[in-house]
Amino acid sequence: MDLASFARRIPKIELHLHLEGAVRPSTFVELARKNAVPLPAFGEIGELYSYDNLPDFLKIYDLVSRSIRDADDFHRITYEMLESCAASNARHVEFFVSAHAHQAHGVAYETMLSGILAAMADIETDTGLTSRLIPAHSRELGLERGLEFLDMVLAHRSDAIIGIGLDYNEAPFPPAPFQPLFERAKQAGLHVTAHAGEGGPAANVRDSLEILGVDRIDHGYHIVDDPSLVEQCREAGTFFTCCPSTTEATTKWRDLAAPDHAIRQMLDAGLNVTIHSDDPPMFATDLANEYVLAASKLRMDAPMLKKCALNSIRASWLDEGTKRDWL
Ligand code: ES4
Ligand code: ZN
Repeated sequence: MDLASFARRIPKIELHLHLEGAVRPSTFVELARKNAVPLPAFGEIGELYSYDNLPDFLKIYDLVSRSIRDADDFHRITYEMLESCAASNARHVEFFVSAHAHQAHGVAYETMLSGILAAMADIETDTGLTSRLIPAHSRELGLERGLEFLDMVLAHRSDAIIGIGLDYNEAPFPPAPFQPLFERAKQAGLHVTAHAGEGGPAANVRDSLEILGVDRIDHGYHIVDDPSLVEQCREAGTFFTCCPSTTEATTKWRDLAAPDHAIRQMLDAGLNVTIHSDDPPMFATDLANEYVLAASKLRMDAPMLKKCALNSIRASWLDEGTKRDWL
């Protein structure tokens, strides 16, 4: 079997995907029309999803979020996203939702949750794919709003809601101020993760690990600027949920095939890298394609792809018994 086919077929775990960034362009246009949300002018449908940096990307992401209004809309986008993951041979998906992006437009957290949780149950019945939800706090909103967010998450707890994340524009909003939020989340028995080292410095990776106490790092690329932190994370076996296409869209590493690409350096340094899709249709990709890019551009061979897939089981928040069965 050639390497690209192997990359597509290998069983996968998706750990870094944002629901709103996984809305298909055709679904976005249909929902925007249904809910009377004005769209910018576009020729080809794919033009709606074009940007050169993270802040521009987040503007479209917020527009997509505004087009999702009722529980049926949330059911549809969640079901379609999980279907696409299944088509990439995902066996399990842990995905983020940006609750504030919906509340900002008057959509109740309960409405959002009911559609999402129903779709998660339906896809498991239909295909066997399991999934868990990670409500993520936008760091741009600060700590106080974060504590309110956590109260809301805890007030609507279910087994399907497994942890919290921290995302949105990292460079101006470092992790340290969110320590009380993460402390309370952990005390409540939630897992915790944070985006770090994507557009911000290696210090954000260190602080997310040491001050927030995260279980894994989302992205982490700027760790390559701090060799002592690389060594510390290699020894600790820290997991990094990396997203190849994202690096070409939003970071300073625009060429996945370059020998000094951050993910290549992380692999060479022996860090536990896992491969994910972040915002798949918004970055014109899917999970299987990210594995194909890892093979073709990051030059990962079959044993490395296999190790990466196994690491994503270890990095997941599946229960220990399931992890043992799957490893
Ligand atoms: C995001 Cl920081 C970041 N990157 C990619 N997608 C996102 N969705 C929300 N925050
Ligand atoms: Zn992300």
